[in-house]
Formats: sequence, C-alpha cells, structure tokens
Amino acid sequence: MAFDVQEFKKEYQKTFEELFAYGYEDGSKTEQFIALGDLVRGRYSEDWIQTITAYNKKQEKQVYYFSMEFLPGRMLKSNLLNMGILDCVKQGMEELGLDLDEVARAEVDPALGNGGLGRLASCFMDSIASTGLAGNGNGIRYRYGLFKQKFINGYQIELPENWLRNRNVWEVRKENKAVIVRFGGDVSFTQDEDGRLRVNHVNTRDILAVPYDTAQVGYKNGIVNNLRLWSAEIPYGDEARFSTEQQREEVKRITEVLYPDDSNYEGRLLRVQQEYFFSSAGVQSIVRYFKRLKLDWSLFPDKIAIHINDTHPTLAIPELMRILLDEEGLTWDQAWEITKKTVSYTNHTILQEAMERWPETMIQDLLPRIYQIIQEINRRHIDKKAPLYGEDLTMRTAIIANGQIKMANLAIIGSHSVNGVAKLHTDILVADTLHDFYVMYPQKFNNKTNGITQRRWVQIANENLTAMLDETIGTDWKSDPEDIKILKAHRDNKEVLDKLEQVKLANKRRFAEYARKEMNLEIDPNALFDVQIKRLHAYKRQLLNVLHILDRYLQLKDDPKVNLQKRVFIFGAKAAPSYYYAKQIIKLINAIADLINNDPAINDKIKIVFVENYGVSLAELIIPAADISEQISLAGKEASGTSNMKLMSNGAVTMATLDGANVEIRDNVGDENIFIFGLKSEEVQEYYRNGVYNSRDIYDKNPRLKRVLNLLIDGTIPGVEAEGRDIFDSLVMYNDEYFLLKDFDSYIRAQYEADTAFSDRDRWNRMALMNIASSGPFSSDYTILRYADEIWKIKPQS
Ligand code: DL6
Repeated sequence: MAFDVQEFKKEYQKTFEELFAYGYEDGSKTEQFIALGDLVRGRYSEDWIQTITAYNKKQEKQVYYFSMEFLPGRMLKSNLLNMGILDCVKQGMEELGLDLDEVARAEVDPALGNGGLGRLASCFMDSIASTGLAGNGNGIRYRYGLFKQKFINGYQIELPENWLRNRNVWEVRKENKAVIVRFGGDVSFTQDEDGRLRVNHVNTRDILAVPYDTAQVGYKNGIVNNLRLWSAEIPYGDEARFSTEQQREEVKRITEVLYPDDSNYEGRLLRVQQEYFFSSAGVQSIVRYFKRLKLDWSLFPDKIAIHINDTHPTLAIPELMRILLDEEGLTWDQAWEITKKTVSYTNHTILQEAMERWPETMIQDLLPRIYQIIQEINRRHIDKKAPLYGEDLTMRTAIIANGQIKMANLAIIGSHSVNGVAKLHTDILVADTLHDFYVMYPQKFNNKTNGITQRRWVQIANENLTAMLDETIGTDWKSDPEDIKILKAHRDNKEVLDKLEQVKLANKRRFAEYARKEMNLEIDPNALFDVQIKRLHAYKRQLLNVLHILDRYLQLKDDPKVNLQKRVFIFGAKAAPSYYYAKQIIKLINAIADLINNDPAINDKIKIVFVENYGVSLAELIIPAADISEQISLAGKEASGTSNMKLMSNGAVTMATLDGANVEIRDNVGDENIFIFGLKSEEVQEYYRNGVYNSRDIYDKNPRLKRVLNLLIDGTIPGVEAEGRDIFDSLVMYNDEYFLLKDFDSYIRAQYEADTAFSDRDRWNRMALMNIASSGPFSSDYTILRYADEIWKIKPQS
C-alpha cells in the first residue's frame, strides 16, 4: 500500500480530473475529499480482496459482529493512518496547496448509532482488523442517521441527518449478494413420504436486503476486513406487488431511520422489523458462505462465531434455527446444538427500561415461523429446567411471559456466552439482574471490560500528544498500547510535565477557537476545562454537574474574590426526542449558560459551553482539550462507559463515582490520580432494599444545597419556570430517583480537591501524565483479543 509523495500527487490529480473533469484546484472541499476517498479506496482494494480470499481459502474461523449501531466517525484519516500513508498524503496534499485536515472535515460523520454501544462496535471493528482477526460487522445502512441536534431558544430541536447527501465514498453496493427477508405469511406443515415434517411458509411479504460493504483497514498489517450494512429494497421483478406509494414507502421505512434511543424500548413494530431484517440477512449470507465450504453442518461452530451486541440482534438465534430446520433439514437437537455453540451475547445495561420485550402478538403476526420456534425453545427450556431448578426460578427465566417475549432471556438461553462490559457490571449481572440465569448456566457468564482504540482517540484526535509521546517514549505504544506505561518513569521530569502542559494548552486553544467561531463564545484556554460528554440521561446525572455549577455561582455572587479556579464547563449531549425530562435538563443547562456567561459579576470565572450536535467528530475536538472528565453516574447504573477511557488517554483527570469501568480506571491509575466521590453500588442497593431514602429531608437539613435547589424555582434563572419546577420536584418532592442530593456534598468536596490540585501546576501535570501512562490496558485491542480467545475461539492471522 506504500506510496511516495510524487506518485500520490500524480494519482490524486488524475483521480480528481477523471471524476470531475476539471482541476482539483477548482474543486470544492467535498469534491476534493471525494477524490481522495476514491483514491484511498482504490489503494486498499487489493488487500481487501486478498484478505477475504485468504480467509475463504484457509477456511479460517470468522466472527460476525451483529450490531444495530455503528459509529465509525469520519474514516479518511483513520484509513490513512492504518494504511501507514497518513504523513505521505498530508505532505502530498500540502505540496498541492491543500490542507488535509480541511479536506478531511468535508467528510460527513455517519451517525449510525446513539452513543457508547455504537462507538464500541466501531472501536471493535478497528481492533479486530488491527489485531489480525478474521472478523466482519453486520448492521443496518440507515438512510438517515441519528437526528441532527439544534438549540432554539435553548431547547433541543431534532432535524433529519441526511448523511448520504454527497455519496458515501467508502461503501460498495453488492447487488449480487442480496437476499430476501420474509415477513408475515401463513405457516402450515405437511409430511414427506419419509415421515419428515415439511414447513410451508406462504403469502409472505418479501423484502430485498441489499448489502453495502465498507472496508475495515487493519493497522499496518495488510488486513482489510468487511463491515456489511443492509438496505431494504423492493425485490427485482416484484415491483408489481408494490404498486402503491404506501407499499413502496413501507419497504423503504425499514432501513430509513435509526431509532434515536438507547435506554427505553417500547414495543414498536418498525423496530422489530429492523431487528429481524438485518439479523436474517446476516445469518442468510453466513449460511450461504458456509455452504460453499461443503463441510458437515456439525462444523458450523468451528467456522463461524456470531456475536450479538446487546439484545437487538437476538432474532439471529431463531433465524439460524429456522434455516437449519426448515431449509437444511437438520433435527431440532442438531440445530439447537449448532446455534448455541455459534452465538454469544453481550449485555450492555441493567436498566430495566432498556431491556427489550416485545408483545407476543406482534411477533406472531410479523414473524409467524420465528414465533413458533421461539415458543418451542421456551417450551423445551421450561421442560428441561423446571425439574432441576424448580418451577419458580425456571418461570422467571422463561422467554415468553405475560404476553411478552423477553429478548435477553432468549439471548442467554440461545447462546454459549454472556458477558458484561466492566467488572462491576458483570458482578451485578451475576449477583442480581441475571442471577437466575447464573444459577442455571454459571459457565456462560464472563466479563469483558470495554476498550477504546487509541489510534482514533489519541493518534488522530490528538496529534500534539502523539508527537510528544513519540519523542519521550518512542513509538512502540502505537502497536502495543500497554507500552505507554513507560511514560510513568517521567512523572517527576519537569521538562516532560511542562511539555504535556503545552500540549494540553494547544488543544484547549483549538477548542476555544471553535467556541469563538461556531458559538460566538470567548473562553480562556488557561481555565480548567471540565467536560461531560455523553447521552443525556437522568442516571448519568448531568444535573449533579449543574448543581455544582450553581453552587459555584452562588459563592462567586456572595464573594467575587472567593478562591475558586476559573472553569469552563463543557457539555455535549443529545436527548432522545421522546425523553421529556432529559430535554428539560438541556433547556435548563442552556438557560444557566445564558445567565452565567453574561453575568459581569462572575467575571468569566465560570463559562458554560453546551456544544450542539455532539458526536464522534466533536468528541475528537473536545477530548484532547479536557482537564476533568465527569463520570458521575449513580453507582451501579452505568454498565461501563467509554468516554471515561478516551478522556483518560488524553490526560484528563477523572471525577468519578465508583461505577462501571471507573472502578478499573481507579485501580489502574491509583487513588491519588483520580477524584472519587459518592455512594458505592452496594450502598445504593441497600437504599433500594430498605427504602429509607428521603431526599426532602436532605433538602430541609442542608442549607447550602437548599439554596442551590431554590434557584430552580425562584426566578433567578430566566426562561425555565416550567422546567425548573419539574426538575426541582423530581429531586425534592419525588424522592430523587438517582440520589443526587445524597451525593451532593461529597461531589462538592471532590470538586474542591480538584481546584486545589489544578492550582499546583506540577501536581496537576503529573496527574495528567499518570492517567495517560495508565490508559494502555483500556485499549480495545486487548479487549477484542480476550473476546477472540475466550469466546469466539479465533486466533490472529500470522
Ligand atoms: O458497552 C458500551 C456502552 C457502555 O459503555 C455504557 O455504559 C452503556 O450504557 C451502553 N449501553 C447501551 C444499551 N442501552 N442502554 N442504556 O447503550 O453501552
């Protein structure tokens, strides 16, 4: 794949002219990007073909990562980096009078996911290729990604995100690999002469699933894997059956939009259609591949691993059963054995409202054959387990209960591995949320703490830090992230600490420039940048952050000379459009920003920046500029978190509850390099058990907190009469579901400690250095190697 600069320049000019029939100098940034994208795709295509051919030839076991969401971010620079030609292309572009960064910004950032779960899937795709594993992604090519967020008068407004408007240079449409996915219809059975039951599934509504493939380029190893996203279309030659506009719309709708929620699933028909659509298409194409190998069916799990990312692709289980039973004629026992050995499942949440359950009648109507198979799986499960574990426990694990189908139960029963995404999360699954299943299948449960790829989150997002690390500890950390620990040796080296401070300052200036240009906001790069970037959800407690800001505000109002660090509070968050409370919190934060940013008495000692339309690209700008990483969810609620790892890798110091992967971050970085506060998970559990929490009482007895909370309802914050009252009531009158009031004092104390630490520059720089130096173990390369070794049983290519 190597290039020399002159060769690149020639090729670029040629590609551009062939595409647009004029010189690149006259092209728009988008055109310049498209030409570069096309050229890059052409450069890796040979390796792409080669990789797939080699897997097929060697009959390598392959993993298929089924995920409803992928959040790859802009791909140009990451492809260039992984191909090892980033510097060459940068220089070539410069010599052509172009700025690679500007051209790269013309790429649309595909928002095909909601948050952590989708981004994790993309970090994993990068790591699978970069560690040399034979792996594929399987998902949906949404016509519209997650909505574009705008603030109007401080309120979130959702606009459609037409990410395909300028053509997607990375994807390749593979019409010859399309499959038919069938919905509805009537199922009957007839008996063959040899006595076997044959399934007749007729009058179905058939949809064509067309794959679009995107290369997943490994880091400097020549491996190029495949991410396959499916699009719904009318089957060729079947146009007459879809003669009305409404019928055609119904087909398109299946892959039209991403559901904009990661925490609350109602029984919605379209969502189940989406889930079955991509699960069925994925399983069908896997089976088609396996059949070409001409092996005995019993070897299927030796060649194929299907991983389901949360319960969204769980219908892959009954779909595989359907194909093996109805189309390939295997017995139930053979099909079941193969399915269980092939499928593994990751749980990403313990929130009850996020556990998928579908009305039984909906599945029965939409997927009659799949419904029968689920019924049979359920019946056999109960028959087998009830005598061993008793009626009560067994019925609690039933897949079908009270007219609902519980997807997590199906995922656990139909797979051989169930993992949580951080130690604490897995412990809670085992001890509590999924305990009944743990009693039945202890061997299935395991932990795989999440990870992130430092290639995107350090090498691409933070070029300044990358250069400084290369200079200080060499470049081995890029291929073996654990090596970054060598940096610890420099913890007392003043020169290195100063350099680190300069790196951070440069990144803060870059963000300040963005705030000035895009938001018309002046912020001081020397202030402490305090960052909370994640989906807006009550359990993540952006509101606790708000209470702290208001507390500071009051202190400064009382005494403008009070000794507090100058801080810039940076928020990035989208709320699900139907999540009213979360949207009220957005309005509140924007209103407080208006109030405080424009209050001359505060004299810029507090600034609040709420960026619009937070996503991967903005994360790449904000994370390198962060001093504090806010990870303040109620203990026991956040499964893992991954922004905590990205921020730590960029030298932010974590302000955290002992929740999710924060616990492991604390263990790695040491108590002196993190600020821990708040209730512990067991304490929260204890409150739930004994039910003695009384937030009203805390409000009445804590005058400082009372004063802060009263600001929500006393008219101090203009424009939030309704929101202020509702939020106040949720905290004080309706007993504060996420214990903000309980954690307030210790949070404020921890924030004071942070102020003190920040005022001692050497101390702070050392803390930042120790965070970077301790971040190696959170590389998704290691996480993925553990999945490969312990769950999928596949080995890196040698
Ligand atoms: O595992 C990826 C990511 C975790 O880091 C987050 O802690 C977790 O909330 C998220 N889970 C989901 C699933 N639904 N909900 N809520 O997005 O997964």
